Amino acid sequence: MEGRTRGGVTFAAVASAALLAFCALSVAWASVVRVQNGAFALLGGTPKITSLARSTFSEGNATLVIRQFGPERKILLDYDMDMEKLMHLIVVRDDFAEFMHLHPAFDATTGAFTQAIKKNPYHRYYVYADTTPRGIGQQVFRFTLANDEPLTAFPVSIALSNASVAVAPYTASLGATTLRANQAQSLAFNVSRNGAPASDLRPYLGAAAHAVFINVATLQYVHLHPTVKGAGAMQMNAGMAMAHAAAGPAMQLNLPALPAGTYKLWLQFRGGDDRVYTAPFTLLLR
Ligand SMILES: [Cu+2]
Repeated sequence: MEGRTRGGVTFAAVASAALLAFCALSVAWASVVRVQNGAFALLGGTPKITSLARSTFSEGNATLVIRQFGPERKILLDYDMDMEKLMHLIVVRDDFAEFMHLHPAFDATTGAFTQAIKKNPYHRYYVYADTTPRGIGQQVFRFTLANDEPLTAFPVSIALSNASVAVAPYTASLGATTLRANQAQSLAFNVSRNGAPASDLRPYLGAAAHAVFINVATLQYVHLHPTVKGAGAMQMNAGMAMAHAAAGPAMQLNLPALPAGTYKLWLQFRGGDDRVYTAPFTLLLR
């Protein structure tokens, strides 16, 4: 089965067919391989490329190979580095209870991004491929990973989370969990440790922190980076050029206008121990 389904020729042929058809394609030769056309998922953006994923399943693991094509159906080989990586792959389980932020390996000669994903076979996973093709700008496409096991019931909790979430030894706190829909606003985000502002945070992938919002109904995606409160003033006082983004206990997310609805938010920051901490929230925009 491996030999029959892993051939690059087969994938290329299917990729061309899908592009010619200009429509969503879901083909399975065997129960374990699927090819799908990504659904554009960047809130506020417009699709300028085509993104195709081939997924292979075995024993609770999926291997995803993503290739993207430009306006003339040419495979894209040139990507701008965004936050130190060519592709950010956000993977969430269908009940939003699991979140992964991965960075697939890129083959610059074939244009293929490859990522192994450990998945629970009884759940679907939504996969967001976030890239910046050179000269095109940010593009985000969503894929669904599902193998043939029966799905478990996956109630999505839309109960608002507390404004403070413990991710030991830190506590991540938002200024609010109910926000205004359809208007830009800023949202305070603070990290504490032992009841005091955390003084040991480090930048993560070139930003003070990373925030991924997903609308649970539309599955639209937004990825933002907070600014650090007071960082500018401190740097000017010190008279230092900034080599890296600062991280700080007091941050602010500048949100674009977001449609009404329930959103899952994951805030990721790096601790003094170099580990990446992920704080999950559920927000309501109304
Ligand atoms: Cu980020």
